[in-house]
Amino acid sequence: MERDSLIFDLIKKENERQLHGIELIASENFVSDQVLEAMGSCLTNKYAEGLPGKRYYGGCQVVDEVETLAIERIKKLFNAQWANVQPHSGAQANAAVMLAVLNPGDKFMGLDLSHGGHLSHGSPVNSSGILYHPVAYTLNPDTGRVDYDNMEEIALQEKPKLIIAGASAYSRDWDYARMRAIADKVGALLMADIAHPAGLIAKGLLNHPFPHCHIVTTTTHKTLRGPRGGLIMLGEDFPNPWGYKTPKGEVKMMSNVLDMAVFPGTQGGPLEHVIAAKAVSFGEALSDSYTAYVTQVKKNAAVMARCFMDKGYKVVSNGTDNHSMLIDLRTKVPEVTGKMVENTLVKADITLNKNMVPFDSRTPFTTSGVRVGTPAITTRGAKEDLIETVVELIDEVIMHIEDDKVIATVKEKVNRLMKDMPLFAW
Ligand code: DSN
Repeated sequence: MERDSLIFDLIKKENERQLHGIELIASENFVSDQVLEAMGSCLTNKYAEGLPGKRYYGGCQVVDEVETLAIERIKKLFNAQWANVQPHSGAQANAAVMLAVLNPGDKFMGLDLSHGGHLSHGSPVNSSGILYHPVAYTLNPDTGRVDYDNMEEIALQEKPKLIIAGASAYSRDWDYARMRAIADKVGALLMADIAHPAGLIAKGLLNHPFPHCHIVTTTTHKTLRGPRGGLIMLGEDFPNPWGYKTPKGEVKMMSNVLDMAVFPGTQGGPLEHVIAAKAVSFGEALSDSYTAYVTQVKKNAAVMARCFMDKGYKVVSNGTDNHSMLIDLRTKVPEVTGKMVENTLVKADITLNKNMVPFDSRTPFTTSGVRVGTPAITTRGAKEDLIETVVELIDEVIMHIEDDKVIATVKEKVNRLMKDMPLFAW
């Protein structure tokens, strides 16, 4: 068959973009060669609906071993009792948990989307907000941190069946013990969506959701540095053969209920090539070099937050505990929007995303803030000194947002800086 040069030329173009630019999108990263290789393997050809040892198709003996390895490695990484590695994304993992533990119309609680929450935690345009009844907790306007008193008050009033810890744009650690106490008071299950900080949690750089959370979901492609995907884990609250009373009133094992919610509940055949790549990345995450990597991610983020604040920018909550931060542009440059910053920085080969900031006066399409993170740039090998330069370059562009000459000069500097930095650290 003739090579599809149209597509492969575009892939080459994207490769060049990734090589030459500074990547600061907090949810992105660069996978290793072996993760990429596993994803591009013949495992993509295999149908394997079901679970290892219990499939609906023949010929699954090899993918069974692959999937079992992925499960064993992720359990070790997070000290989990059980895991399902089939969710195609974090949103799919969250949808499966909700299908498993809620009835349509049931109340659950998550962080308000405009305060850093995630679409799949109750947005009205996501199935979580369409099928169930979300109630939101918020950040304290003075501290920019989760207001646990407010959370408790709302939980006591609303009696949600599920409470979700976790966010898409929140730079502080979570008090899972306090949240479990709140959940216990109202008889709710507690789930942590650790999609963003998973890698830092795995290596003890942030509070661990286990043993406090009943259920944990995550993506695999952010700080974890694996292929795009999701997964679900259980801690020690539901060890087999402990029963769980499902929303329909049947007593079943929680692990079975969650497995069924993934397939056939919300997905069809698992992506075994992606599961193989997940297994590879979990193996990498168990290594000492990954510990050094996430330690540097956290150090770089702390330096980045300090540099932005030194330049007069407002960093929400005045710093970060993890790999990311939200810059509220209104303090230093009230006339500049997140959209303008995102679009202009792209011209200088610096990528980040516009983001609502808590109590934002602008819309999600314009925003008064941007979100930045250090996972990807750290994979390229960035240390603290480069982070200081990156903030200088961003500030240069923001302060000359309509000056094409300045933007072109910054772009040259960016390309020069990235020229000698490898794309993969392995
Ligand atoms: N992709 C996630 C993030 O950027 O945080 C949102 O789905």
